[in-house]
Amino acid sequence: MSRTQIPGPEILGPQALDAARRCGVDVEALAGDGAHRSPVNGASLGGVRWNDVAEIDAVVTRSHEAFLEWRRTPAPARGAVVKRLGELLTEHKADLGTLVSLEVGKITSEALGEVQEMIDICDFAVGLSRQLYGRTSVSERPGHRLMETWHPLGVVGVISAFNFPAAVWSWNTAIALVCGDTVIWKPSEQAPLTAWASAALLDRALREAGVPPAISQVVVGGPEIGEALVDHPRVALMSATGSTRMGRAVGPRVANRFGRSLLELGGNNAAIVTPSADLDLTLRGIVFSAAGTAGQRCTTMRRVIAHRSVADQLTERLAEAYGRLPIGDPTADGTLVGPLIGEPAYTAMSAAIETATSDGGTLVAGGSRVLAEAASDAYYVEPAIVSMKGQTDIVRSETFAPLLYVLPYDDFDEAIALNNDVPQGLSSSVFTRDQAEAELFVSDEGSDCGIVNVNIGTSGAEIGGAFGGEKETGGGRESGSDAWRAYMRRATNTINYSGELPLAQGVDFTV
Ligand code: UN1
Repeated sequence: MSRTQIPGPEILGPQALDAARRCGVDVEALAGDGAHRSPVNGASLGGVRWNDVAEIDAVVTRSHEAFLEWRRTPAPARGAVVKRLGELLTEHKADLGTLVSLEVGKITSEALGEVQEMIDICDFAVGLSRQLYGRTSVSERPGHRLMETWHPLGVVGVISAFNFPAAVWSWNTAIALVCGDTVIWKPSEQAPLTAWASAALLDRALREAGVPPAISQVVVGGPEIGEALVDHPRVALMSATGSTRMGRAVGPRVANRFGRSLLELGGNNAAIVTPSADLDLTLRGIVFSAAGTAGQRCTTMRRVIAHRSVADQLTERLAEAYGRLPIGDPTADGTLVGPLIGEPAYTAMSAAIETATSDGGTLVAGGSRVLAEAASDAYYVEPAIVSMKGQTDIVRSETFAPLLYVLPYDDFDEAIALNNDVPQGLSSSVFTRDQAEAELFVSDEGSDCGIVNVNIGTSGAEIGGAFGGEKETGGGRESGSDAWRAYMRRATNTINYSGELPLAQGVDFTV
């Protein structure tokens, strides 16, 4: 089901600029030649100014100078700035939501959900600012004590992708700021206004607190900007979200200069559907995770591994539900599936469907482009389902589009093996009412992913947990739990109050 009306550039351009202005962006000063199109109608939103790679060294130097001051600010006072950011995000939730919808095509509810994630991580970080705990331990020597202390790390570089154009920055920034670090953000070129608007709100919070604004900086541009950050010796931690290909370039380069990296790369997330699963709930869980965000989350469900006894019925019901998905203008009431980010995503999806069907798969739903007459440069597509006999190479690779493969299994161990037999390791789910299956799935012998869910889809994680995954997903953890440790350095302190100097391990070194 697709809607027919897509708003033109005369509507979306001014709407985007107005929302950015309300957040405090000087849009006139940031106008330029950088291409900037909305996936909603495929038309330009007005050009933007890109940073020159030659500016990066000065940006990093400013950030480092600001760091030297910021690290002296007590952590709870740093938390107060993040608290203010959370208030400003709440005040401008609708504006940022509009920018997210117009720049990357998210439906309103998901765009607002993204801003809510930003508000939530601010709340989390404010609490954290009084809980940067180190442990104390006992010493083997009399009159000694061991303790560990956590210290700010320095400049944190953040590279974020188009699909979460602001929330990923906020997970990194809210935590980095309370940890005493400064942040340089290279957002997706697709979403500069969302980035500038988010950063303008933080600027306001920083100015109100009277701390150096260079604590947070934004640099917009192509991959060479990211590379300059990656290679800069003063960038202590590089947090990068994007494709596995990008991570393969970033990880070794940062490691080569002994910097730290935090990588959030591709996913190929599966749900196992067992014979005891509640099929109504399962269906809703799958449709949101597989077709939501037009299949463009790193947590998007890309595979369903269904027990042979339920596979046909489930596939039929999924195909029927897919037929009812409202596709179209993401800002219109009732739309559930917005556009793909651009033509390459559509081409990749079509090619993957072709490969899958030539591997013996059957296209059971969707796959066609829609609304091409209403907006010829926008790429709306019907979310697709392909029923597969086995896990071929195409199923094992991530296609960043709403394309779901359904595979049958006969016994549960085989289902777990299929879940794990992909290069990526981000998110996974099991739908079951059998407690033993659920426990096995979350056990050492179960899913090998960073996110392992029971009776809930693969996407839509809350900020309170550590977010990230294993294998080609990169191993990084962001957001909640103790992910903050990646943003600090740990020192182990041995304190001697004995007046003697006994050496550890019984070593005698008397002169
Ligand atoms: C991403 O797709 O890069 O769990 C992040 C989720 C969201 C975050 C996704 N909270 O789907």
